[in-house]
Amino acid sequence: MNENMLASFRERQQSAATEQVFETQCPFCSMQCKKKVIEEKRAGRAKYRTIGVDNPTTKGRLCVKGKNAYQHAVHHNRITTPLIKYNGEFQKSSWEDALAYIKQNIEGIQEQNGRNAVSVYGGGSLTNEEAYLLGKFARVGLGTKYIDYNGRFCMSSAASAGMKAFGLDRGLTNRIDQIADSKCIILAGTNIAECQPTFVPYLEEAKQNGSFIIVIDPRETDTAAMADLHLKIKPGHDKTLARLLEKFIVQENLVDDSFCRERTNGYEELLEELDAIDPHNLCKEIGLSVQDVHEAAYRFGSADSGMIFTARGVEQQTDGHETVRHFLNLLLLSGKIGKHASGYGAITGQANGQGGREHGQKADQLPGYRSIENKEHRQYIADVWGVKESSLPEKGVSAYEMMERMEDKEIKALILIGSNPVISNPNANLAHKALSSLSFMVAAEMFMTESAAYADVILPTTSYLENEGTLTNMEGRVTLREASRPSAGQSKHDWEIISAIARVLGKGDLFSYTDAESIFNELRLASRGGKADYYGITYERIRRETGVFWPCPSEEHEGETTLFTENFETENGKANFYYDGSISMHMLKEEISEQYPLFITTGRTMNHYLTGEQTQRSSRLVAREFESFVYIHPDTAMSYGVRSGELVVLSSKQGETTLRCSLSEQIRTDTLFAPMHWGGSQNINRLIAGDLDPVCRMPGFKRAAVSLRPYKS
Ligand SMILES: Nc1nc2c(c(=O)[nH]1)N[C@H]1C(S)=C(S)[C@@H](COP(=O)(O)OP(=O)(O)OC[C@H]3O[C@@H](n4cnc5c(=O)[nH]c(N)nc54)[C@H](O)[C@@H]3O)O[C@H]1N2
Ligand SMILES: Nc1nc2c(c(=O)[nH]1)N[C@H]1C(S)=C(S)[C@@H](COP(=O)(O)OP(=O)(O)OC[C@H]3O[C@@H](n4cnc5c(=O)[nH]c(N)nc54)[C@H](O)[C@@H]3O)O[C@H]1N2
Ligand code: SF4
Ligand SMILES: [Mo]
Repeated sequence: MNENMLASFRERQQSAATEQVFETQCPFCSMQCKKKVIEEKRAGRAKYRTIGVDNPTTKGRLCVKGKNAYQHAVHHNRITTPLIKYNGEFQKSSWEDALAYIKQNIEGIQEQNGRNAVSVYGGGSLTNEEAYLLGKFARVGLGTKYIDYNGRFCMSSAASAGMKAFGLDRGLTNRIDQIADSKCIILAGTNIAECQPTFVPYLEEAKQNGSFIIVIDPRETDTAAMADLHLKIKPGHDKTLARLLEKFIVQENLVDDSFCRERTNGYEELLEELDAIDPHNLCKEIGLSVQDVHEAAYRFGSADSGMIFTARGVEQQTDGHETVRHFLNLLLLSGKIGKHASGYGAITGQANGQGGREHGQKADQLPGYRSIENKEHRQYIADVWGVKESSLPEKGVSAYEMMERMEDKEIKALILIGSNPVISNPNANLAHKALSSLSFMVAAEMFMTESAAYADVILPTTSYLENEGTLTNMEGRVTLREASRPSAGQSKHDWEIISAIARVLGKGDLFSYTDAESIFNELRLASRGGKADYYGITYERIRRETGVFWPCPSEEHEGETTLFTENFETENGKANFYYDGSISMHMLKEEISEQYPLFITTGRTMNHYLTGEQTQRSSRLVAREFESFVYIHPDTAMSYGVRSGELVVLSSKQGETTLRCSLSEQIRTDTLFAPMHWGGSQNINRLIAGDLDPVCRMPGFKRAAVSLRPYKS
């Protein structure tokens, strides 16, 4: 080897020695794309590359957010030490002092005001282990009934609808690759192209195989661009549309009568109710032509197989539960469920939106989809936890209702882990008032968010690159996120934080875990025999099989890929049709008026994620979209005298926000659209009312009535 070769060999060897590879999963949406982040350190400077890793769900694909998701995790703004607020200013502290301060305040508040004076608010980014532990912590660490989480705003209506209709709620009833074989696909209020981009190839494959795709959305989104038929509905009218589709399926004799008779309850009642519906006026009311609605029904009813996917467009409504129930009626009427390439999908949103809604961070829930109101369920979980059944609290209230109780000062303290409620709650004004009314607040966070700023103590949490655990993807496949990057500064994993607080409150013996896997093993037991049964799933199996589907009751069980092939999970094994005994189409929703003449609907864009705290710390994503905007049809803009790029003020009964006008021919002339990813004066939830769906307590994020005027500085 000559000198030159030796030098270049040494150089290569040196660079290889400083390269580290972190095998992980994207922290953002429910596709849970597997990826590697490669950290290359030269002369003290780190460079990062992200590469997709093959797996059965996303096959190595990544979207722009996943490719850039390391940027927030290594950002210099990460909170890396505990912070305590003194006289309105945060100061660094030790873990010991922060925990002692928490003990003093929580104990003081509970002694004076009772156990329920302290509340817990979780999120769908938490791993299964942490979501489970948070539920346990609230019930046995604090003994409070007040716990809920951000998933209440996400898909609680689809979850409650699936539970009532089928007796079980799992994101997809079929394995994702069956989509390619489905002959008619309805995408109702879902913008998959921007929100789950690595899902799109399955739809493309279906199309190549001759599938007919129907998209229901007030906007011509990138998803709608894939459709064979786009129903550009007026916001908030999907329940009526679903009923019209049911009506036409019956009228055209496309009902699978034997399926309905053998496998459903309420068939006759539904038929009777549909009989009374007159389609013509109703189509007009919802902004669609009779021909288009009829064609959609005909195509879906007559196809050999079919799937319906719903997402937030139809679910985040004050009648979200009923709306989803009617879409599920369509599947039952046409016998398109429980078979290969026929079924339902509630397109789950957050990384662990699925697992996060199964194991107890919901107000009325115990692990494994058990109910806190069921005596046997309570007893089972009390035994697993080694506590008395009578010591478990009753059910609490939903996320927004907790905010109301904070404002009323019934709830005096909050422990917030994995959410940014002042941007994500409806009626942002109330969320601000609620958090400022608290006597004491703790936030476990990576960043100084608008919500964390209200806290008295901030505990630094680790990022997805650092924190190991399982997450259940939108299919119902339990995946393992291996994490190996050292924790940033003094940050700790959420499960360590929860356990540490329990310990100072004197409950250490119930929270003595050594690692995430030890919590998972307890979760397996706690979920055993429940609807979301994880008992047969182990870390070792997940590694070996690249994910395992639940329900999985034993280690020998393969995990269910297609649900309901023989039975539904209801009491008598049959699915429940939804009928409400009246044909009234009346909806308790904000109507447009002379004062508020336009609808606004809210949602997402490709480049940013939820309240923006993570993606807005990625310079590449910020470069793509650095501020919020409102889409306005050019004709509407002209009639209000506003031009592209100008600022406009939007007002509703709730409040005002100022956004930049972006002209779009893709939206209805009576409707505006704005993303939810920005806070402060661009917080779109200043406009959204706090009315909730009576069944699942979902707010109506997808429809408000507003006025628009040019901004004058
Ligand atoms: N107008 C309107 N509002 C909406 C919606 C809408 O469509 N329109 N959508 C709703 C929906 S679907 C959702 S899901 C909610 C989401 O609402 P949020 O939960 O408020 O949104 P995120 O931005 O995910 O907030 C998560 C916070 O937790 C932090 N975080 C991330 N990972 C972790 C972790 O592992 N541990 C801890 N401790 N912290 C972590 C992040 O830094 C971030 O600040 O918003 C809802 N609000
Ligand atoms: N890029 C990106 N991807 C994400 C997220 C993100 O923040 N950014 N968040 C993740 C999360 S938590 C979630 S919950 C999912 C959300 O995923 P989606 O539900 O697909 O996203 P949204 O943009 O909230 O709403 C979907 C569509 O509903 C339409 N819509 C609005 N009102 C109505 C209506 O009344 N009827 C009908 N039929 N449609 C309507 C909107 O125009 C929009 O195109 O995305 C996940 N993926
Ligand atoms: S945001 Fe969703 S689709 Fe994009 S890389 Fe992450 S998990 Fe995959
Ligand atoms: Mo969500």
